[in-house]
Amino acid sequence: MVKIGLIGKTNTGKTTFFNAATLMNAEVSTYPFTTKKSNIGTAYVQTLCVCRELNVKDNPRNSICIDGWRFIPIELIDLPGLIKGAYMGRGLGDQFLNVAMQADALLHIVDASGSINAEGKICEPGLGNPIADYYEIEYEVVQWFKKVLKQNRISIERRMRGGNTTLVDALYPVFSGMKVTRKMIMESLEKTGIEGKPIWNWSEEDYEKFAQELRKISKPTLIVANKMDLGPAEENYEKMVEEFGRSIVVPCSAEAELALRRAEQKKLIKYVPGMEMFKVIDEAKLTAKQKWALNYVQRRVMGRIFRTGVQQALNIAVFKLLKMNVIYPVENPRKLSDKRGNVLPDAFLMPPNATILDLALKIHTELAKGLIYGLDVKTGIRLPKDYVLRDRDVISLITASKRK
Ligand SMILES: Nc1nc2c(ncn2[C@@H]2O[C@H](COP(=O)(O)OP(=O)(O)O)[C@@H](O)[C@H]2O)c(=O)[nH]1
Ligand SMILES: [Mg+2]
Repeated sequence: MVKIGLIGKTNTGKTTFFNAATLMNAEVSTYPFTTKKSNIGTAYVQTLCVCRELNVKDNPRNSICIDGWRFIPIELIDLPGLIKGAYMGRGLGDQFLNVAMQADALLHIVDASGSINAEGKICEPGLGNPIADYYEIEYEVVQWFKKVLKQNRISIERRMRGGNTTLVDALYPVFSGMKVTRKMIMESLEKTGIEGKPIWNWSEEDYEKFAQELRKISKPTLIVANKMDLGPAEENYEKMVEEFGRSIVVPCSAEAELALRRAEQKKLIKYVPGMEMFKVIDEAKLTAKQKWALNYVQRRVMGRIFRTGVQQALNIAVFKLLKMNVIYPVENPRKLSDKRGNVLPDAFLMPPNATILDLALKIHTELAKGLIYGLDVKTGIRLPKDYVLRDRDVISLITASKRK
């Protein structure tokens, strides 16, 4: 499953984001929420389902379809706040960073309202400095990469001195547990211009540059400008956009999303996560406090940034940063169903360049063994095993046993 990690300073809203994102339909998460350890839960990314295009009523099994939107599960990891010196183990920081490294992409949650101070304590909105907060945490993450590299220097050197091992192959085992591929290492070496340099000749600057590049390439990261509902947030958000670029900063109010999902669960409102509106079902059933809260969300969030940003951030991380495609495998191409007749039962997130064979492997190794070709259900065209899957493909895998 695709894994997304939440990093950021204490009190920026990571756990609120996590709680909102993992709260969907009846599936209330039962993980203990403590600040001392990381929480892992199921969140969803949202994409336009192919059910409308194909004009069928679907019965999703691995995912959920609401109003023509397909919600596909991913794993979300909530990490306790990182503090200065985290990479050296301060505040259990090294353990948390270790967990963060299991993620395919990261969401860096920042308090855009500036209501936490340099120590991560709640303060009057506007006094904090979200950009400085961002750089502080970024520094810890990069230093973590550097530390891992340095700690393994001797073994890297040994592998290289052996003779036939390239720098990439010598480095690979060090990072393989951190979802780092050979290609990522190669790219980082090339970008920094140290691809031909044996590790024993690396300068301090080489270590730093390589750590920075590998961090960037291996953990694509979106910046979530949280607490946009509070006063000074808008100004800070513009500053963040100027500093980091509009495409990687997502305005957000995690608290608003949590309020909306809770209200939806209590059937007080109709709300599909990610949408730009919600509808009160029966005004008379709302308490004064609920009325006030929904009003606040409408005014300070939907009216300003159009949506709460929680669903948006997850979608951008998975579809834009990781460039995942959504593939719908079906057993029966005519009925678009599995064996039991469930229509469009599964929606899989597949990485770019994944092929028909990769899809078969994801379902079952036996299926991959007997695979002959894939059928593009929308067009009826036969696709070879090495066909590169595209977003929204509906595929029926044709195997030796099935053809008999
Ligand atoms: N106004 C506002 N407060 C928020 C938002 N998100 C989180 N908070 C508050 O910020 C504080 C810290 O949130 P929490 O999720 O525990 O932060 P964490 O330490 O990063 O996990 C809590 O009081 C939250 O209610 C938001 O979008 N808007
Ligand atoms: Mg927390």
